[in-house]
Amino acid sequence: MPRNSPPADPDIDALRARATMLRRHMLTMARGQGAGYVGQGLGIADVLAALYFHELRYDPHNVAWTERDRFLLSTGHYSIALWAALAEAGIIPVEELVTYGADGSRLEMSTLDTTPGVELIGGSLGHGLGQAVGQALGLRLDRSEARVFVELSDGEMQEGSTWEAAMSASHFRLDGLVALIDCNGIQADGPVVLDMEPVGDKWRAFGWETFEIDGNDLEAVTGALASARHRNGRPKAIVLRTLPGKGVKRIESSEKSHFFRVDVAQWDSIIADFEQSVGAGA
Ligand SMILES: Cc1ncc(C[n+]2csc(CCOP(=O)(O)OP(=O)(O)O)c2C)c(N)n1
Repeated sequence: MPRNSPPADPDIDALRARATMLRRHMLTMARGQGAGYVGQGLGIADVLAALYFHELRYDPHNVAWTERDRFLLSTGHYSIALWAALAEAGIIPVEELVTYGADGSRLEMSTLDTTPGVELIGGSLGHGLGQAVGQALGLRLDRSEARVFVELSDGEMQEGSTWEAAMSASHFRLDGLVALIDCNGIQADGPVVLDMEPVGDKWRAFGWETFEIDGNDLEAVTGALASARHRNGRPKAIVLRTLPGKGVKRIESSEKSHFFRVDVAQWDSIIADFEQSVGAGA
């Protein structure tokens, strides 16, 4: 059965437990491959928990349900987080997660739309928002109430294609379009190259109704998602300040959290630390 419209009051404790499961899955996947884009994934886990277990309407048994809300992961290299969410949502088997990044696996380090639940081929950054605009226009032509959610990164705001799409979304009054902008402050080898601040003012200037929140605060995330439901003629931008590696101290403090590689013994100790902090209610 498809999930219906979200309930008025999110169950924050249940969402927190889901976010912990997503992080646990991601650490297991990264351990299996020895490495992965795990910093970003841990950072965005709370947002994916709020989307897949509260906000989005979809049918895990029919991923092609035409009235489903679309979630587009523009940063294909964040796939580790999407695989964890799709497994928790019952769209792909949890047992398959250990194949992350392996030859022949459907769970590539960057997304392919041949995997169930994936709406966009990732890899070439800067195209997600444009594709989301196209999908939102298509849904309008079909007279569908389904909404389009698109995640994009602070790095992608440095690409002109993002702003062309942003302009067209407000021109076409795409009020069922929600951009989730992951401002985690990193870009490959270090901090973001170009200063994008003030990020919120830029989206406002392009005609978007804009919210700026702590992307690791589930009450703030669900609150912004609820505010973004209004069909008021304006696309919605939720600027998320997230912490790369969130929940795992060694990755939070690493300068190399963009692509994190350590040996198996270190993964084991990272996972043990994570479980200890979860047990302590951190
Ligand atoms: C068009 C394009 N240019 C360059 C790359 C190579 N690349 C992969 S990840 C990455 C860093 C992007 O930074 P950001 O999107 O902010 O992601 P984060 O560092 O948070 O993972 C780059 C440059 C790419 N995938 N696509």
